[in-house]
Amino acid sequence: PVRPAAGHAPPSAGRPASFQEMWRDLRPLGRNADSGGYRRYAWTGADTDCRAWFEEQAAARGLAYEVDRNGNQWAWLGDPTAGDAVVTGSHLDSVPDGGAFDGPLGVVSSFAALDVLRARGATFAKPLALVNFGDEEGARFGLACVGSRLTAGQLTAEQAHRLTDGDGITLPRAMEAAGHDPDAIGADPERLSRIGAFVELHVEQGRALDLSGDRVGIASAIWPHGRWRFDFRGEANHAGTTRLVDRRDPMLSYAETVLAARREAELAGAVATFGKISVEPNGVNAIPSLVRGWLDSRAEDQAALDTVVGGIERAARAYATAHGIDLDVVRESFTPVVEFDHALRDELARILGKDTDLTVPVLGTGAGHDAGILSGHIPTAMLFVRNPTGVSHSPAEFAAEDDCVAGVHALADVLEGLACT
Ligand code: HGY
Ligand code: MN
Ligand code: MN
Ligand code: MN
Repeated sequence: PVRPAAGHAPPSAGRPASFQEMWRDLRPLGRNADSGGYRRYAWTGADTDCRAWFEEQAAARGLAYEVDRNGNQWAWLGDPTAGDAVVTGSHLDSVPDGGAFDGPLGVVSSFAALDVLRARGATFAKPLALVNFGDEEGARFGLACVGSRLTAGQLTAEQAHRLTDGDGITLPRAMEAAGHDPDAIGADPERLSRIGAFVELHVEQGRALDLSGDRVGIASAIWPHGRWRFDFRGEANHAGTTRLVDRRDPMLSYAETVLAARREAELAGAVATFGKISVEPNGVNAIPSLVRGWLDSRAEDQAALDTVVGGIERAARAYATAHGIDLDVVRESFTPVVEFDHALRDELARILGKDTDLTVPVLGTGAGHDAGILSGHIPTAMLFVRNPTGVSHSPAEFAAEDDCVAGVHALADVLEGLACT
C-alpha cells in the first residue's frame, strides 16, 4: 500500500483517529491550571492516573497488560515469551512543572503507531510490546530512570530501598502505597533477554531538527551526565545581631559555587546547573546552617565532564575554606556516555529513508532516557520529533501536531520494518 514516508506525512492525512483522543484524556492529569505545566511524580496520584490511562489504552486495543517487578507497565501484542520482541515506549512521569511532551509523546505515539500498523493490515512476525517506564525523571527520589535502571540491574533493590523523597518516604513505601509489591523489585535479565530491539520516540530537547528543517531525527548518542549534592554547613545565627565578620554563612560559598559552575562549564564547552536547593533552617531572619545544592552536569565526553565537575568542586572547597564552611560533595548518580547501537541506527535510517530522498538527521543529546540505560543490554535506538523552540522541562515545551503525526508514522514504519513480515 502507498503510505506517507517518514517526515513526509501530509498535514491532515494519515492521522490516527486515536491520536487526539489520547492527548485529550492525558491533558488534565497532574496539570497545574495556572502554569499549564505538569507535576506527575512517580507513584503519586497524578502518576497513578497516568498509569490507569496506559492500562485503559492497552485494554482498548486488546493487548495483554502486565506490570513488571519494577513497576514498569507493558502492553503486549503476540506472545511475550516468544523472544526477539520489538519494544517501544517512553515514560509518563514529569519533572516539577514539566511539559506535556517529554515522555508522553513516546507513549502516545507507541499506541498510535500500532493503530497505524493495524489500519495498514500489517502482519507481525515478532511480539510487539509498548512500555511505560516508571520514574524516568527522578523528580521525587532524586535518581532518574529508576524503572529501567532496576530492570537492567544498574540500581540494586538494596540501593532502591535507600531512595527517599522530600517527605522522607522511601521508594518502596511509595510503590506499596500505590499498590505495587516492593519486595519484587530487582534486576530482570530474563525480561531483557526476550527483547530484540527497543526504540524510544521522544520530543527533541534542543533545536537541531528545527535548524535542519526536519520533522524527525535519529539519536546517535547521549552525553555522559550525573547529579552531585553539595552540602555547605555553617552556623545558624541571628540575621540582625550577628556581625558580618562573625558569620559562618554557607549561602556565600554556595552562591560563589554557582558562579564557578557557570564559568567552568563555559570553559569546557559543557553544561552545569544548580536547579534545586534546600536551606536550613530556611528562615528570612536567620543565617543558614546548611545550604544543600544539587548540581546537574553533562558534557559531550567524559574528559570534559570530569574537568567541569572537578573544577566546580575545587572552587567550592576554596570558597568554603575561606568562609569557615564544611563542605561535603556526594555523587548521587552517574550515567556514562551512550552510543546507540550502530546496526539498529542504520536500520532505522534505511527504513525511514526508503521511498524518498529524505536524509534522516542523526543527533546527539544531553538529555537522559530509559533508552540510554537499556542500550548497555539490548540493541536500542531513539527517534526525535522536532521541537521548534527547543524548550523542555518547562510548560512551554512544544511540538506541532503535524510533526507529532510525522513521528507516529516514522515509528510505525520502524516497527513495521523491525517486527512485521
Ligand atoms: O535528562 C534528564 O534529566 C532525565 O533523565 N530525563
Ligand atoms: Mn525529561
Ligand atoms: Mn523524557
Ligand atoms: Mn528574636
